[in-house]
Amino acid sequence: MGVTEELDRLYGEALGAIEAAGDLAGLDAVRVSVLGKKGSLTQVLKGLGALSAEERPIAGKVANEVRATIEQALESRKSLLEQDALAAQFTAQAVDVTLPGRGRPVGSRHLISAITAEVIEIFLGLGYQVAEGPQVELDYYNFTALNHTPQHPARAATDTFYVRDMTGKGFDGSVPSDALLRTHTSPVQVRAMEKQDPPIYILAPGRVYRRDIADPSHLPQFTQIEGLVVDEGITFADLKGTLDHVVKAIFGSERKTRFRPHFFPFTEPSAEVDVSCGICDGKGCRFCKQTGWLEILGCGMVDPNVFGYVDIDPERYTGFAFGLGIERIAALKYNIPDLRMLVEGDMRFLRQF
Ligand code: 2NL
Repeated sequence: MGVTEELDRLYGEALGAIEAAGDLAGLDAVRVSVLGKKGSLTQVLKGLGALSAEERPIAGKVANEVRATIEQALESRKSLLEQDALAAQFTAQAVDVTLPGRGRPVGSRHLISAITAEVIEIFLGLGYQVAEGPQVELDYYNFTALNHTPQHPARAATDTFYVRDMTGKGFDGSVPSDALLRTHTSPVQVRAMEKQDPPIYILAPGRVYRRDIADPSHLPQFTQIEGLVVDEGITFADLKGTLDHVVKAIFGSERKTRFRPHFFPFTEPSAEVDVSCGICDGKGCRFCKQTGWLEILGCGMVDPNVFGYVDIDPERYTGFAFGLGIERIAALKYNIPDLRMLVEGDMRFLRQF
């Protein structure tokens, strides 16, 4: 077979192989087998040198044309296969926009946060400001400045969580440290009175800690809201009017309040406040232990000794204060039988609110 026939055969074979290549890898294999170092066309080109001077230019011209055409065929097949590959990739990666979305359960505010916010809202409406302070407190702000005697039982290490020695004298457990987890939010208000002159109308919400064993009516950590008013001419009537309004705002305007004498170290006189039972409307039932009343908060007129610690003149100013436990309010409002349910995190329970 002459060189020209050989080129002709090779040309036909190459074009057929290019057309037959189904993907880019296959096409490249064809390119290598024809145009590569040991490719069929390369072999023929190498053989051209052995031809006679008359044959060589003719065969050379044909060979160049064959190579150019094959290269062109490779190129156009390549761009076609590239388009196919891209199209296949797009199809494979396509997002089905008609698929329904994955469910994302929406969270909600915890009941304790919701009631805290609700109570804050009521007091903002009365012109109070919210104050906050540290949960790790000094004995001075938690007890001393609140008129607790050195021997007061709440100071016992069995009732209060002491944190670590801050006396610099070393802490071997024999002497209580003066750092503790606050047992009420009153220290926030002591700090406010230290910093700010009356008139003072503040609300102190936050976490408090007491060494109680958790049971249906106790938690070792709970949420308290305290309030404090210090101004000229503040009387027990202001205290009663304010708290009656707040209790009705929380529980409903049909409810009644009752103030019973009580004792707190930091107020004098002091009282506990009951709300009429919402189950029996005050007639007496199991929920209110036949009394018709449910205890909801403690309050009183700020003891002049407390004013002494924060350098407020008790001859010029009087004030009232109160404290309530949010978990207890939640339990009474929603008939929750056990405070522990509020902190166990069972969604079947929490979702209801
Ligand atoms: C309760 C009773 C109460 C106060 C808190 C208070 C704060 C200052 C001065 C005087 Cl700075 N009093 N707070 C007063 C009476 C009662 O809480 O049963 N809490 C759960």
